[in-house]
Amino acid sequence: MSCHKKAYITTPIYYVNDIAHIGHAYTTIIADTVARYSRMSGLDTFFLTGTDEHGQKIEEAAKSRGKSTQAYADEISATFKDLWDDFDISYDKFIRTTDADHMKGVQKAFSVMHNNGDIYKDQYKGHYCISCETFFPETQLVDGEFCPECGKPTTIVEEESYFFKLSAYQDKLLAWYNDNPDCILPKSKRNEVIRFVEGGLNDLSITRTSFDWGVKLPADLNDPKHVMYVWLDALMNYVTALGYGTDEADMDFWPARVHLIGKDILRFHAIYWPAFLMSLGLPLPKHIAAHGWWTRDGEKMSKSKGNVVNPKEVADAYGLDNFRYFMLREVPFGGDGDFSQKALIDRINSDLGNDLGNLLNRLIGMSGKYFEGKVDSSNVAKYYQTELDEVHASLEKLEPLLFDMQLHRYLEELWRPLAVANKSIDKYQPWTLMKEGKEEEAMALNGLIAAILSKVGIMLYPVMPEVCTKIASALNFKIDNNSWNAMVKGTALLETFTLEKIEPLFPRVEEPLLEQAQPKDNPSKNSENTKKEAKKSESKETEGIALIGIDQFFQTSLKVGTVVKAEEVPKSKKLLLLQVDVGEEEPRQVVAGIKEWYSADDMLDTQVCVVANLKPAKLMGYKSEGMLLAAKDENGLCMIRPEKPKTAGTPIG
Ligand code: ME8
Repeated sequence: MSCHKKAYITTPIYYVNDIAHIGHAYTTIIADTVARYSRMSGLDTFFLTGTDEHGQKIEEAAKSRGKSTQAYADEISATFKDLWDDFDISYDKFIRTTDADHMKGVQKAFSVMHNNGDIYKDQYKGHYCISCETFFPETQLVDGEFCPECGKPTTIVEEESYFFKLSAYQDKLLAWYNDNPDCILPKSKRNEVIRFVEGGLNDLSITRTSFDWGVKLPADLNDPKHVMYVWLDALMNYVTALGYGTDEADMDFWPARVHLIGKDILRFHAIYWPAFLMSLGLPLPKHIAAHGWWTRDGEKMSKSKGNVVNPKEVADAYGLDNFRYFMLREVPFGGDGDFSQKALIDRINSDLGNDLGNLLNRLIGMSGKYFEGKVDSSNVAKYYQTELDEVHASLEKLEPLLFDMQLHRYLEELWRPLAVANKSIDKYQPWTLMKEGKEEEAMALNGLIAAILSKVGIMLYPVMPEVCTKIASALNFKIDNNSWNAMVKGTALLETFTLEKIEPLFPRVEEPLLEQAQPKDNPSKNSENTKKEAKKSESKETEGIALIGIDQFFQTSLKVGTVVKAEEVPKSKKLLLLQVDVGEEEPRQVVAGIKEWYSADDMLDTQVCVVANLKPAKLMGYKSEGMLLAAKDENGLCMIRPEKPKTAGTPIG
């Protein structure tokens, strides 16, 4: 047994009735992020995922495809495993509920619960939803027939069944929720569960006789017509994966640090599972963390609508790490999220390209131009202690956010050091420092930027492993427990090194890379809608507004710029000569015809909106490498500016 602290992290095991979609990828990617962080921080980590293969739903799915249930389960289970392998998900075990060891463990659990008096046999009559694999009391049905969760018709089940005495655990469960305020995350979900349990718990039917595809009861019960209820079978995977009931070698990983799940299966995890564990005499998990639901372009995803997001297609088109970042950054954990290519492109171009990628490019450019690539951190503290303190204060806040599953806030906080770096370049202007002969200060500024990139790289690694490995190799260090200890827990900076040029990490995405979902259902209605849309755009054009597609809009690169130098163009009444920082190695020179309304002083240190991909032009002998947005009416001209300060180079769109 290792003396390291343990962390056991799980995903739900996914049903093999369909292939993986973005929702499955989301849960798995969160779990992978937490597992990678755990390992990096020195915890002895075990990360479990797998597939849920028993039950009536799977039996029927196989039948409808004319396949044997086992062959069908093998096939779909392999598609999940292949996808996670393709996504480099760092699981330690991939469990299948058709594994012999798992089935043995489930039978052992059934015996333990039976022997301690928690299981009894009776007659069951009730309504069952095959799609949700759940029994519902008549009072909960919609119109006396339909499932309250998915809306599909339920079937009446009338058969002999074994029951688990769930009702006996009501008080113990309530005591557990009360004594462990963060057993269910986010905390708001805990209240929902408490209200449900306070409403009273019925005993749970845990065997079925009307079909075959499941784990049989322990042989000594001599009751071969029963198979176990799929949720009892499935939930047990969390301990059978560690060897419960067979070789118990890994059971010292129990209890789980966190079970990651979607909100749809919270009740099973927060009520049934702890009750089963109490009955088995096993400790309860530390956290059950339920995330929200993904939609696409504002609509529920479904096969019939043809709008299901395929995670592999998205990752192939936009990059796996970018997709991981987007999912974790875009939605507060527990809230619902909407997938749209526009939102993904915005995150890539802005947060990743501009704030992070460009920072590394600027560092490569500056160190190459002034110091032949050398970066020396010796004097960082001498000149930039305030900035370092700010960075370390942000880093300290991160770990609790991650273990609280507040991943969007984790990433938000992790972007603060990047803002410090970007602001420092604007503020101290290395090109000016060099002109003034302050080489030591300029080198220290490069050291500061490199330090920030290395520290952010370490903490971003669990979310974007591939990108951060590249950042670390450019900065000549390795991301592991040692560097985490030294540079994140501690305040160490990088050793002196020579920075090599690397390919840009986040090439700008100019237009959507995937085809838009084409709604499949109700074709007549759709073609009508399309006609209506066409009519609408025709009428707008006749009003004199030429409509352009989003692709055309994206062809214009608009950026926030900071005016770092402003002077008059000699002998010109109209022109100012500006140096505008748009997040590149060096400021751009822009000649702007605004002198009638703005003096050079008015413009200095202000922010502007720059058209950044215009062909350079010459005005009064000065090269102009951009155009500023302004609005002019009969009262004169005013600049268009961001409402709040934004990092130089932030794309507008
Ligand atoms: O429920 N948005 O398996 P399952 C976000 N076998 N997450 C989604 C999602 C969406 N639109 N759709 C699915 C089962 N998920 C059981 C679990 S565990 C002992 C047994 C994710 O294949 C989410 O995590 O229906 C949800 O909980 C899980 O997929 C359900 O997967």
